[in-house]
Amino acid sequence: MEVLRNDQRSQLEALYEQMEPEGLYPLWEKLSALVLPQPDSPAKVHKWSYDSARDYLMRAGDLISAKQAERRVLILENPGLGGLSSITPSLYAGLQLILPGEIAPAHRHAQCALRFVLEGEDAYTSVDGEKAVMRPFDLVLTPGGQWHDHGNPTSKPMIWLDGLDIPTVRHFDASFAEGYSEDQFPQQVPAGDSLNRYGRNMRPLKGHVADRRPAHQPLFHYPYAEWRPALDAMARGAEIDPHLGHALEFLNPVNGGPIMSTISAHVRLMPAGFETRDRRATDGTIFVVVEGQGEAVVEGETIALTPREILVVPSWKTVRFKAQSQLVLFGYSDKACQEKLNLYKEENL
Ligand code: GTQ
Repeated sequence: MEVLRNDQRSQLEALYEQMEPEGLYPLWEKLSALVLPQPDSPAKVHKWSYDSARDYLMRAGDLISAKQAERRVLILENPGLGGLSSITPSLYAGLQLILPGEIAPAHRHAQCALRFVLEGEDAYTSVDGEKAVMRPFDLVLTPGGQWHDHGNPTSKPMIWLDGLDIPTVRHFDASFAEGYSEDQFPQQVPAGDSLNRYGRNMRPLKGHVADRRPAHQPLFHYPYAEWRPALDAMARGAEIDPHLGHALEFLNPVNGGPIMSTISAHVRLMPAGFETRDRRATDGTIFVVVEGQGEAVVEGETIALTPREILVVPSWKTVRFKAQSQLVLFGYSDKACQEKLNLYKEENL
């Protein structure tokens, strides 16, 4: 807006005051703050220590059961997004604990969820009556609308990172949720059924369209035992990407697209001593350190990285990674959603 004359300013202020009670405001006072020349995220770069969060989560485990809580989760709230239960403006993250013998009861909701296992093995997530038996660093999905319960029949605690599109669904005012009549949705097929049928670059010759799983989303388990060797093989053979390291995206086998309608996920490997170049992208990303020691340098600020730590890098913040030892990262973001809306941009610097 151009500079105003003094008399103009006072008359305009009087006008604003009169129209405000009717919910009317002058765009010209706000235009530059509404239509930004580039992203200026209110979210902050932030890292959560696993050990500290784990201590609080275990203390919560002494005080409330998974059944009482429905989901016993500590929300990872971005310090720039106070009160919003969001890790970026569009995404949510939490750390969920299931103690031995517990069940987090069946429910379904419009929100899409992913789980990335951090501790424990052989607890399960059941999706529409099919169990995925979870092991460290497995990725498990519960796409929107599917009944899911979690259970831990083992003798050790199970902890994973939940990644959901809660703020996105809130933004669209499109949330639906309901509980199931029983704690567990009845088992329909043996554990691992979908992985066997869709997870090996194959699909049933007959019946994949009318499958019990939604035809557009048949696969919901991406085991560490499969993605980790794939990254290693890539690191042996492929030329390294200077901005990403060796990076593989998790795909929906039906269409080669992202894992869910609103959320994309990937893994990266950087060999010891490797340092990426600077890069920025509009998809604020939540990273989990899977393996190795390193550093993230975000807008000039250095952040040490060690296994199981969780780092959020908001939209359009310039980041590079340094691997002190071989560094493996998991990341998820709203890239899937932004691409549908033709908003996604990245820049290699
Ligand atoms: O496991 O279904 O962290 O519904 C937040 C909401 C986990 C879940 C969360 C949820 C869940």
